[in-house]
Amino acid sequence: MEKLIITAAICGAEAYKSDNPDLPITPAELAQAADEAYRAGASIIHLHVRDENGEPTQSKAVFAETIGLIKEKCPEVIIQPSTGGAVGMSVEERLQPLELEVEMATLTCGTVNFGSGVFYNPPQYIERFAEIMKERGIKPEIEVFEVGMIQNALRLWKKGLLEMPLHFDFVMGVPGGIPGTVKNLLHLAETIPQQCSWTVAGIGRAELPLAAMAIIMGGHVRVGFEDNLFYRYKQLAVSNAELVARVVRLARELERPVAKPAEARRILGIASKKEEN
Ligand code: KMH
Ligand code: ZN
Repeated sequence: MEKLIITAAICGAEAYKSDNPDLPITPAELAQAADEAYRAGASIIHLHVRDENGEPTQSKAVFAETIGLIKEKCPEVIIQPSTGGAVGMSVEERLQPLELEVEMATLTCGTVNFGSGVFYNPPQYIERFAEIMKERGIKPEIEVFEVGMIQNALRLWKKGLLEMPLHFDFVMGVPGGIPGTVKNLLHLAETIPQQCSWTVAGIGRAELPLAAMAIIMGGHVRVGFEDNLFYRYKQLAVSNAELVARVVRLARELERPVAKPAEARRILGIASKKEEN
C-alpha cells in the first residue's frame, strides 16, 4: 500500500460561523487553518474562499490572496482549489481559480441534487474544466457524488481530456448523493480502474467510519469542516487540525504511514512546480 494522503477540506461553501464558530473563512483564518492542518499531517488543502460578508466566492483575487498567505506559512503543502464553488454559481465564476498557479483542482463529473439545490455539471461544463486543467498542467481530483460520475470521468479519459492514472474523491453522504455506507464505498472503489487512486470524503457522521475503511483498504482520506463540523456526536470540532490529527492516530494504529506533501505528489503523479523552480 502507498502511504496515506490526508486532505483537509478546511472551509467549504455550505457552513457558516453560526454552525461552528471555529470555521475559518477570512484569508488569514484559512491560512492559519491550512497551516495547522498541514502540521497535523495533511498534505493537501482543499480550498474554498469567502467574500468580505462571509459568503462563498470563486473570486480569483480572494483565492490569490489566500493561497499567498498559505504558501508563506507552509510552502510545501499542495493547494487544491475548488472549481465546484457553491450551488448556483456560473461556470465562469467557478473557473477563476484555474487562472492561478495551482497544482491540483477539483473536477466534479456530473450533476447531483445537493440538499435543496442542484449542483449542476452538464457534459459541456465538465469538458471545459478538464480542457483548461489539461492545458495548464493542473492535476484534477475527480469528485464523485454518484457512481455514474465514474463513467463520466472515464468518457473524458477516452476523449483524451484526462490522463491516467486518475485520482478520485468519493464524496459520500451529501443529501441527494450516494449514501456514506461501507457497502457503497466498496462498490465505488471496485468500480474505478485498478491503476487509479482514490480518497474518501464522508459527510457528517460518515466521515470517521469511512476514513477508517479507507486507511485499511489502501485509499486516502479527506476530513475537515467542509464535510463535517463535529468531532463526535453533539460535540463540535475545535479545528480542522483536530480532525486531521485523529486520522493520523488511526493510521498509526493501523500501521499505515502518512505521506508528506512530496510523497503525495509522487503518488498522484504531480510534477512539483516548487521543485522545478
Ligand atoms: N460546494 C459544493 C456544491 C468542489 O469543491 O469541487 C461543491 C463542492 C465540490 O464543494
Ligand atoms: Zn469543496
